Amino acid sequence: MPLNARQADAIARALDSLSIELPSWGFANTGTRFGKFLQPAAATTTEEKLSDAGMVHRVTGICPTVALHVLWDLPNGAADAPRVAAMAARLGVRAGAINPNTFQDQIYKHGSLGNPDSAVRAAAMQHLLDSAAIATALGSRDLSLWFADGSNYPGTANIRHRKQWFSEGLAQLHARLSGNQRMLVEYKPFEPAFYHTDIADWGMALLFARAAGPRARVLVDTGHHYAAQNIEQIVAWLLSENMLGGFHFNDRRYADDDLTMASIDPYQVFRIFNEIFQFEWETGTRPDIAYMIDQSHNLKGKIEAMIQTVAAAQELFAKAALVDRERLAGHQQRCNLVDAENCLKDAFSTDVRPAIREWSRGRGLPEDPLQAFRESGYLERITAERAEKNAASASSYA
Ligand SMILES: [Mn+2]
Repeated sequence: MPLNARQADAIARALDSLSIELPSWGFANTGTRFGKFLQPAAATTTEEKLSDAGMVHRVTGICPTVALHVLWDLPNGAADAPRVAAMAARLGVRAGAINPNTFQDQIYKHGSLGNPDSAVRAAAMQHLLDSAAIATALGSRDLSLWFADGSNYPGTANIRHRKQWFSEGLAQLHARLSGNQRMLVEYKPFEPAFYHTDIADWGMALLFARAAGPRARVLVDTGHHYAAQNIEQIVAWLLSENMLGGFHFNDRRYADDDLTMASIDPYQVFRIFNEIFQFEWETGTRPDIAYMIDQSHNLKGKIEAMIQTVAAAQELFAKAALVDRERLAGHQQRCNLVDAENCLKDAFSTDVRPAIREWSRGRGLPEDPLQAFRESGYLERITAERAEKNAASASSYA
């Protein structure tokens, strides 16, 4: 059934409002705990990552920013900022969220802000402050904070002391934010620590963000939950507390699998977007949410996987925009359970792809971004340019 004018309009307005940030690390070779499978076209430098992101933005039109990892993309700190900013501009994108790295250096073996050694906590703090300076230099608004801190065995860490150190560190970082900068506190229940993590869930992230200051928010990585957790309820709660800062989108079947967004459970993503549109409809305010991708395409072609992800996000966002809010509110009020649920299912089952193609056409974008990419010759060019370097890089941890 073709969409009516109201539906087509709702979809166009929704799509106009959607931007998705790509992760620079999503274009590089990645692997599992057991090894890396190298791809000949994988990006090996920051410039190549920005170039690949620029390609995704060219064919989708909604990915103008790239999240950067400080250690991997700006190894010399703020000194690298002008070079990276110029490179990004040349390649058609801008720097997005800045991701500090307090997990790779050997000193962080037992934690960063939660480390019992005050010298290590100070080093982590310095890196976070440097990251804030990088964000300022690049004109990036958000600092995305994920900490690998935790412990592997009962009794080995003082959980309350570590909580206190985190609280102090995050407040200190907040004090150094400038202009409209925000800090987004990400949580994760396990991995790499397997007994406790210092910011294990949204409640802990919320308390830390509240304690840090008014420009701290919670970052929801969809893969960072226990199986079967109701993520849309967490989203609804964070919205009602005005504490939802952004998402790291990916999908999972078992743990933090970093699979392509909506590849396993598209209805989950729809339900998350539904809560956001519901909030907007009820309050008349659009929540300020950074939509970011955090995925690891170990086997799929990286640029194709990213384009596929953007298409999935647009589809589910458009479907969620179609939910008949008046009708849903009426059914909820009268406890018409089947009818209320069907409001969601009707929208979810609607084929919005023709409307998305129409929207793309109207904005001078390719109707089929994946095909446009495949026809561009870009993949052939970068494969030829990068194959040798990729073949020479290490794929074994032994
Ligand atoms: Mn993440």
